[in-house]
Amino acid sequence: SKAKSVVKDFRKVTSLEDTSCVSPTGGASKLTFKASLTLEEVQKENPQVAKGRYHPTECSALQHVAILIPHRNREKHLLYLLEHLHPFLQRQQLDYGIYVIHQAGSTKFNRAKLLNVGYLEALKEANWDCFIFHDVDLVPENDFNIYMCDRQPKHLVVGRNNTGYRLRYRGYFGGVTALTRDQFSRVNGFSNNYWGWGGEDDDLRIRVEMQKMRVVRPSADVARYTMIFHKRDHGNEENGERMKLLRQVSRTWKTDGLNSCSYKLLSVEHNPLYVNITVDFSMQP
Ligand code: UD2
Ligand code: MN
Repeated sequence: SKAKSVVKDFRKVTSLEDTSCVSPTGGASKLTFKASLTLEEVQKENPQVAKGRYHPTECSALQHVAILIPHRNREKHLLYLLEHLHPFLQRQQLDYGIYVIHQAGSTKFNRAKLLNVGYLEALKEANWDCFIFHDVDLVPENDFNIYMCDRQPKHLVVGRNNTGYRLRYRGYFGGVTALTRDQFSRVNGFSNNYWGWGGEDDDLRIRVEMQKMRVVRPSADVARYTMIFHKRDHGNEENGERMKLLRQVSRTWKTDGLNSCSYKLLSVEHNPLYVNITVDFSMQP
């Protein structure tokens, strides 16, 4: 049964003890997004969450999981994601924290660099085992899509509503991915050089494969997301350099990544439902 295979997934991650948290109880859920939703309402629904963090009290969680969300000018999407993600992660009995990494100003958006910043800053405040790199507009539809890391880098999006729930292409690694602290540091994180839309997810996949790791995915009936409708943002125009950059990964990955990620940290705010990290990339080359 589905529940059995979920427990098996948990066991694969680590050997379970009697006091370990085991599994979620639900399955698929129907998602709705209310236009009038406010942050106050979501806060009221989640009194157990403090400074973006939660841990189960009745059992000990198997991993400490940091959710990293790159963000600029998508407040409504962030609200919907927080509304759904907090209860979802709690049903999975995870010890987790949510970080939103906000790019200040109007220079070209850089999703990958924001996620590098999230990793580096989150590790300054807690000893996270696992990182989930998460688009702001993707809401998981099924509780059996476990937000924990595996022995191999994990891609959690097989399908989404607006692409017929099918894998877009072999090697697709976008949207939501889970890497352990060690897996991410082994590939030197993301490249910092992808400005604008596209390519940074393929770059990370190439890094993973170069380290002889293999991308794993949950089954297609579980790894399903609803993407909240949006158009391409201003400041995130398609990156015309991406094919060129993708051809160079084997030469550049060692010096372009976590070890070269420079940024100006403007603020770290501990809101009730998430930690907000604001960075400025405008002085970067
Ligand atoms: C796809 C990938 C995404 C990324 C992107 C190319 C999926 C489901 N997602 O998303 O992971 O690889 O292509 O770069 O395949 N964002 C903001 N503000 C902005 C622009 C972007 O917050 O102004 C963030 C936000 O978290 C968003 C993410 O960046 O979800 C990706 O941008 P997108 O949603 O515009 O791109 P999309 O849907 O094509
Ligand atoms: Mn999107």
